[in-house]
Amino acid sequence: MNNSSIGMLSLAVASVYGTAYAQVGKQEKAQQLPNVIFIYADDLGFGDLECYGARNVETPNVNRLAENGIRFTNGYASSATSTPSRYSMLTGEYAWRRDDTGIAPGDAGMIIRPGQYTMADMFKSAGYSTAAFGKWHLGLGDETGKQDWNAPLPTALGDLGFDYSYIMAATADRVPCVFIENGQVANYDPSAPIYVSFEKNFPGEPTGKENPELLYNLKPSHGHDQSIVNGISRIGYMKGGGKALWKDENIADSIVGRAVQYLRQHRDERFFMYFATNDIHVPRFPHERFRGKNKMGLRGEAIMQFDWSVGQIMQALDELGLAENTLVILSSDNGPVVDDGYQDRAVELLNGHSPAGDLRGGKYSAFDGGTRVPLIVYWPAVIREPKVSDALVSQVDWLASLAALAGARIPKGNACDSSDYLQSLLGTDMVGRPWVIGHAANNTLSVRTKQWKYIEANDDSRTVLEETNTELGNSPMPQLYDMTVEGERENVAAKYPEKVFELEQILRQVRNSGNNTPQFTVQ
Ligand code: NG6
Ligand code: CA
Repeated sequence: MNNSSIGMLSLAVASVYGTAYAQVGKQEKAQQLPNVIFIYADDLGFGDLECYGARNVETPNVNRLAENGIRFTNGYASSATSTPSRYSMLTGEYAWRRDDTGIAPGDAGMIIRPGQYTMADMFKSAGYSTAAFGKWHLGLGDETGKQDWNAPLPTALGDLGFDYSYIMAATADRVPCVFIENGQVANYDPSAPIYVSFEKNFPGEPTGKENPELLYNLKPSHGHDQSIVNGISRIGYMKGGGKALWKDENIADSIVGRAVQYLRQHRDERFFMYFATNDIHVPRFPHERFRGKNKMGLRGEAIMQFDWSVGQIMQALDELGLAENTLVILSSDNGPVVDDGYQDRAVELLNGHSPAGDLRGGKYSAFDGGTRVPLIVYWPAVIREPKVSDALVSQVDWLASLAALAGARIPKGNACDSSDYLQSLLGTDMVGRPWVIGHAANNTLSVRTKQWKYIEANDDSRTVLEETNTELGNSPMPQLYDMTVEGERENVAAKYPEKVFELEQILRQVRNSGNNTPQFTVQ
């Protein structure tokens, strides 16, 4: 396509999705629908990218998206850990409505059940090809602990609307340490059958606890002392795998490689790609080409590797002539953590870098550091005027917002917590939600409005999670913070009891109704 025809396409698409969107006919919309890519980082904090003020690390590829798209300062993940956050994002239903959506072990059965409606189902119904790459962490197969990893799994992402998937079952710090392609171990090695247990070790297999001399790549700082794969001990026990076992230093390359291959193969179709990186979760062990390149050590190098992954995807889109009409949404599943269980010197080498920016708390926490994350929306054909947006937005709304974009109808009773905030995501509405609900690792809920943050009272006596040195935001009393003054520093609940009451009411309503359609006016 030459430049002038790209220009024409942009104009046409921009007018379709711009202010005149509502008046445009269905057929015309369908012709101009964009490809959609989620670039979903793991544990990337509000302050971890250069365009969000990060020190000590350059992120040129992400910067380019931010400079040409909408960069949000009030974008929220639904939860402060991975499994519930991803669950809410992919189903449009708050994970805390179910009690089995906490951090999943590596042998968890598939948490989103085949009958449930997902983001991938939505895109499929609108005629998209759908694919998932990278970190999954939402379980596989029918029953926890009962999977046979040596055969096709009875239930996998194909049952959730994904036409193609190349994923890690859980996290890099949990067994099984193999990629799963369309529900089967990729590169399966019949000479090394795979056994997995989160209860007991397999006779004769070394562990990090008993054989620290075998930990030639990374040693644990807390937990993570069970099976050893690639000189790194993990959570859970595993035997076998042979040539299917991943090497941590190649994980980003594998995921990116498959994703780029998918883009090439699907360049002539409309596609939805869920691209979920392993970076910057522990164990941080990026490829050799990033080693020694950042003064923050492995954590900084993992951020560089994340940025490289973004660059590879964008370069492929450019080369395939797809960049103009592809909507890219870049975000993170939860806030940052520095020492999350390995001796990677992340704490010692921060060198003044602040992973959560000026937010209090981090991953696991009820404070904003747990759930307020980077969010960048990029779509050259439609976003003609780059902006920084303070609109209050939540990942739980992506499903309904993108359904509105794709013209998909969500079947009644599904995605009940998801509302259409497409105009906020595209930067034409600068207000967003009246409130956002946050969910901490200990199930404490919070309500953030433009001005206020309310954290419900809880009986968790820990103020700090010691292993990770994270302020958790727990209190036996309700907390209220004025976000316009100094973030979550001074609890003013006693000063504004009527505001506490009002925000409690919102929480009660959302909790009880199972339907979060905004009905309150709050400031
Ligand atoms: C914790 C792990 C942590 C990380 C987290 C899940 C220990 C001591 N800590 O239990 O390392 O894996 O679970 O992270 O095991 S998440 O981003 O996938 O939610
Ligand atoms: Ca995470």
